[in-house]
Amino acid sequence: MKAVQPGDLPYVEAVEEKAETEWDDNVGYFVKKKLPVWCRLPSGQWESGTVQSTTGEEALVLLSDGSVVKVSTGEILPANPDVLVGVDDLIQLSYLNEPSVVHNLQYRYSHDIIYSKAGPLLIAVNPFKDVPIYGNDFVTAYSQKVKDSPHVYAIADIAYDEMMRDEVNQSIIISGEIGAGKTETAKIAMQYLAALGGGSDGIENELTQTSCILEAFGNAKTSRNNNSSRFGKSIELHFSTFGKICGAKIQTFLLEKQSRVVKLADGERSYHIFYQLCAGAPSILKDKLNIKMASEYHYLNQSNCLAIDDVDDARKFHVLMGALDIVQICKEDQEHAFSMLAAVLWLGNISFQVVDSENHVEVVANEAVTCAARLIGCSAQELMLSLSTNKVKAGNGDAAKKLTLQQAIDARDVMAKFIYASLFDWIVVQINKSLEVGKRPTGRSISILDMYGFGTFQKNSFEQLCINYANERLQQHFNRHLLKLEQEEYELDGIDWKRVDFEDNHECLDLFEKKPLGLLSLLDEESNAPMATDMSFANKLKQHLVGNPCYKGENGGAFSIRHYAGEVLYDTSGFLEKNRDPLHSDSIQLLSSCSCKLPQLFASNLLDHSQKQASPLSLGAFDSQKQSVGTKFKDQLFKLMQQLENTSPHFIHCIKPNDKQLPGMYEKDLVLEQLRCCGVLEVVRISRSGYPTRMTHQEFARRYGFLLPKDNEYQDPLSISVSVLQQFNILPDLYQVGYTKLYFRTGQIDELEDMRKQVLQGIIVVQKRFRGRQA
Ligand code: AOV
Ligand code: MG
Repeated sequence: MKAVQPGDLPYVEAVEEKAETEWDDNVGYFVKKKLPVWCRLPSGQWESGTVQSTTGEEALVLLSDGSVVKVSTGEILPANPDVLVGVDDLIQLSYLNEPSVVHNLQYRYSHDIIYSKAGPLLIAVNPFKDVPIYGNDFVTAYSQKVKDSPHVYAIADIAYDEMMRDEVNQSIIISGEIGAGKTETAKIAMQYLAALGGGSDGIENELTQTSCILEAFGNAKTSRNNNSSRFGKSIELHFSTFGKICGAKIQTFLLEKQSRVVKLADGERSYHIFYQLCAGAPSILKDKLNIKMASEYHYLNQSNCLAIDDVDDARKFHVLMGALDIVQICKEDQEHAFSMLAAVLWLGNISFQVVDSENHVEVVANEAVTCAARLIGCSAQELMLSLSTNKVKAGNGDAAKKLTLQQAIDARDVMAKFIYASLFDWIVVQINKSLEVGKRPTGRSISILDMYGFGTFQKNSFEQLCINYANERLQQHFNRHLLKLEQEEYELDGIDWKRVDFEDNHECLDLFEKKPLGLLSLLDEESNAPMATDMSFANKLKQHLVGNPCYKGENGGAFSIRHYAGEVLYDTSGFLEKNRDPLHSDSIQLLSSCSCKLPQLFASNLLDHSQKQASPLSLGAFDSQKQSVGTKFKDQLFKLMQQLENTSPHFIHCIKPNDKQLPGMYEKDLVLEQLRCCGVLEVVRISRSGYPTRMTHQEFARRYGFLLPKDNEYQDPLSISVSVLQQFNILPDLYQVGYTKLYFRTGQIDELEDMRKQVLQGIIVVQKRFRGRQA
């Protein structure tokens, strides 16, 4: 007999009981008349129907639309009885197969039930519309355990309870593709925890305001999501011994600055804040900073997209100013921050004119230069020199060498990106200052992780590579906790366990991380080589990575990577420069001496850069001693993973039901693909045949041993444990005894706890009752 998927077993068992049925060697289960099934049509779609008749390896199936199709029995899977359609938790499905799972989620989705469980995992299907399931009444219902249907609130509640009970740090890890709903989910989780842990000092209000600020500065409209996070973030909430929030810390990861601040893909926007500022700044501020309409700025007007449907940038700006007040960024600093934004915009409008046959340039002296210089806090002359020349050593002193047009444009853009990225970092530092309240307690924190989602665009460059790499790391964490560790523990502890296989992504991670020949090392090597180009980098990859099944060299300096969530084609042009992230040495000098009012804004970032600069002479010089962007990102991810490993994790996987950001549209194939990539079915398989509760023999004996009659007292923990299990008539298939631990099916320990509580409350009476039962 062919091995059957564990998920299909109940079906097989159910049918095997009936002696008159036959076994089908090919498919592993029976196809019987009148059976509700899923059958795969030639189009690849699964349709539901009932079997009318079977002949050999074919069956006639009556579809729900009344038509009858003939399909091979290999294309048929059992469907769940109606009573099971729409269950809260996928582990309740009798038949766990892809069409059943997709259908279950669709059924719920069509009833606006966007959350479902898959064992320990919460699945959130993006509604792309407001669903009335949030707010105070719901918070109260979940915190008082009146409601327990799947919800982000329920996950946050469990994390909170576990933290308070066990004094163990918790994490809520939110995954999903670009636009799947991670950032919204993170806000919903935070809203719940802020309501639960809110005190009198208003920190919960500050916390909710931080999202508004971070989104203004770190989110942008992409072709996939109108509010796409272009940075990763983890928010760590700290709680007091009384369970009140007493501080928070935000950590951010690599902001996508390279290809957004100065250059936009068609139909996309730069960071929201620019449009908000242009649309909503009060007229005094507009005059002071000389702010024009967004359409007047080159950095904003190159992508045929200045507004987002249903988004009022001006109103958002007012909300933002309120939020900046609440996180205690003073008006003066706010204005400095806005002037830096204006400086970036004006820098973008600076143009150059070629002055000789070698394409050397001078800056065109116009409004853009004067404005930018004034906003940065230097003279127009200084700015013009710094953007069009390079100091070179000549004899005793320095001489200025003119830049070519491309070099000058690069110097200008690099400066704009640097200012913007520094401003973003500065904002995060300010927010953290305002959230840091009291001393840092240990063992009572909940981190909410919301990274940028895996995705593929028409053109994918270095940043998308980093983003997708971060998602590989997260997926590995997910696999490790929900699929690997769980099974390893069962196997090591010697209990009966039928292994569930799953797709492991270590080969892809190796592709990135292997030393010395992983992609990131090779990129650093080329970034350091004086003559290297993006093309030589592409060739180097071809030479060294061909052995890795996740890598494929493509034509014209491109390459593809087979990620856990799909293949992505990357274009290497600009890779080396983005990895080096150089700052023109004259710009460093200019910015360190300028009088703009936020010296802290640049200080640490400039230091970083001036150390990076091996030689002040060339644009793009790079010191191998200093960390490249890729390596820094990798290290940051490693640290994050270490932090997460020290927490008890709770996973939420967001799913986008369509690519158009539309409500009420559920594309089965798209959903299935996301369920597959993330291993949802495997999680359910493991979880439903698994033992979610476990305790060492010692712990168990200590906690429940006292329930036994006195003469059992001197036995070893294992014997005590077994006696307790017998005493309470726990059925043998509801638990397993391992070498070191006892393993229980869902719900078993709750019953034991109930008993224990009852005994403790009326201890004498109950002990007597037990004695009586024994006798
Ligand atoms: P993401 O964070 O996963 O994308 P978002 O959280 O930004 O995705 O969600 C995208 C959009 O989906 C939001 O702007 C909302 O319009 C809608 N949405 C998501 N969740 C909900 C919800 N629970 N209720 C109502 N609408 C929702 V990215 O950051 O691009 O990877 O990189
Ligand atoms: Mg997001």
